Amino acid sequence: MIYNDEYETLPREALEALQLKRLQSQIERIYARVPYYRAKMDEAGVAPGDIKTLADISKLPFTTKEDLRKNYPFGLFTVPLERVVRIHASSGTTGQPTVVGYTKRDIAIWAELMARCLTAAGATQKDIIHNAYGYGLFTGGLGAHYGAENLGATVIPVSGGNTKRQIMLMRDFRSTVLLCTPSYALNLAEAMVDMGIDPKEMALKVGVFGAEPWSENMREEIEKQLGIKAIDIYGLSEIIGPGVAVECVEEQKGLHIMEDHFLPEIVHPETFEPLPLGEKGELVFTTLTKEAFPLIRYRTKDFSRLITAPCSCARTFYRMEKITGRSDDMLIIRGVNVFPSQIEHVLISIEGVEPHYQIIVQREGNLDTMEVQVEVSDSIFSDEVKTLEGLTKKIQNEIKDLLGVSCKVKLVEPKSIQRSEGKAKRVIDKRKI
Ligand code: DLL
Repeated sequence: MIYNDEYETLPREALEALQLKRLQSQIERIYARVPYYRAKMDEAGVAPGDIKTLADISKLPFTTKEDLRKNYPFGLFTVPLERVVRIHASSGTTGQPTVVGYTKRDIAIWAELMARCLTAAGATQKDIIHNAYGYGLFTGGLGAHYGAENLGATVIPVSGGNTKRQIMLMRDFRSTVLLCTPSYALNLAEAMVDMGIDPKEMALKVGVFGAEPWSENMREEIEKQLGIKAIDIYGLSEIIGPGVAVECVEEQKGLHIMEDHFLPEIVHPETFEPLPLGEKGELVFTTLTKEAFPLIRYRTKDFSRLITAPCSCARTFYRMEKITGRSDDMLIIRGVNVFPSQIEHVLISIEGVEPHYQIIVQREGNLDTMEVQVEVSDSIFSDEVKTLEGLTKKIQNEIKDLLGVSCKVKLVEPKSIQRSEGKAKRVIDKRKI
C-alpha cells in the first residue's frame, strides 16, 4: 500500500522538476530571511539565481552542527516565533542541545510523511499502534504519534520506560504495530519471556524501528524473537525527525527517501566533494519545503549510499542503504576504523551469544585497547571453562577476520549489560575521560 500515490510514485523526471522548483524557492526564502545564511552564501560567491539545475546545489555551502550551535537557540529560524507551533531539541553528546522549530504546515507535512512510513511498513487505519518512542523534546514520540493519528490508526502513546506495564498494555490492547528503537524491541522481547509470556502470542505483526544503527543480524534476531517483520525507519531532528526515509515491507532492502521534501546527496567524508550516485559516503540533506527551520546541505555524519534501482513496491524515491554508522560513533582502534554495527553483526551470528553487548575502549600506554563484553545464554554461561574459552576465541577470531583488529572478549552473565529504553549506549570510550 502507498499512502500518497501521487507523490510517492512520481516519474523521476517530474519528481526532479518538482525538487528544482522547491529548491529554488527555498533558497530564495532563506537568503532573504536569514542573515547568517546570506553571509555564508555571499562568502561562497553564490546567489539564489545561480541555482539553475539540481546539480547546482553543490555551489551552496554546507550547514553543520557547528552552525546550529552558533545560532542557538532560534537564530536559523526563517519565521517569527509567533508562527512556530512546536519546538524539539536533541540533547547530543556535547552539551548544547540542537533546537528545531515547526510551523503548523511543517507539522502537517511531518504527519503526512510519518503516515507514509507507517503505510510502507504495512500499517493501516485498522491497526493499534504501540508507540514506545520517547515523548518530549525527542522527535521520536510525537513525530510518530501525529503520523499514526493522521493514518487513522489507534495510537497508544506509551512512551519509553516501565517495560512490564508496556507489555501488559500491549497484550491487553492487542496492539499490532510496535514503534521503538531496535534495542528496546529486544529488551521488550526478553522481558516478555521473563514474565512468562510467549512474545508470539501477542497480536504484533510489524515493528518500525529506528533512531539508532542496527545490523541485519539484529533485524533477524528481532523478527525471530517477536515473530514480526522489522522495518527500518530513519530520520534526524534537524531535518524533521523520524520520517525522512523508510523501508517498504515488500523489499526491506534500503530506505525510500521522501525526496519530494528532502534532497539527498552523498559526499566524500573528508573532502566533502559530491560522490557519484551509488558510492558510499556521508549523507547530506537539503530540506525542500520546511518553513520554520529549513536547512541547506546539512551534513548528517551518517554513512550510506543511494540505491537508484527501481523497487518492486512502485515507489520511485531513491533508497538509501541501511546506515552502517556515523562518523561520531566510528572508533579508531590502532588506526583501524571500527563501527559498533560491524561488531554487532559478528556477535549476533554466533550461536549461544545474546544480542546484548558493550564495547569498552581504553588506552594503555600509547596503545588503544578494545574489549567487547557480550552476554551469553544461560546454558553456555554455566558450561565448562573449556567451552567458554572456545567461544571467546571464536568471537575474537571472527572480529579479527572482519575488521583486522584484535580485541579482548569478555563473556558476561545473562542480563548483566544495562538494557536501553531508547537509544542504546554501545560504546564506553574511556580514552576521552
Ligand atoms: O533519532 C529521529 C528518529 C526517531 C528516527 C525515531 C527514527 C525513529 P535524533 O535524535 O536527532 O533523531 O538522532 C538522529 O540518529 O543522524 C542517525 O545517526 C541516527 N538514526 C536515526 N534513525 C536511524 C536508523 C532521531 N534507522 C540520528 N538507522 C541520525 C541508523 C539512525 N541510525
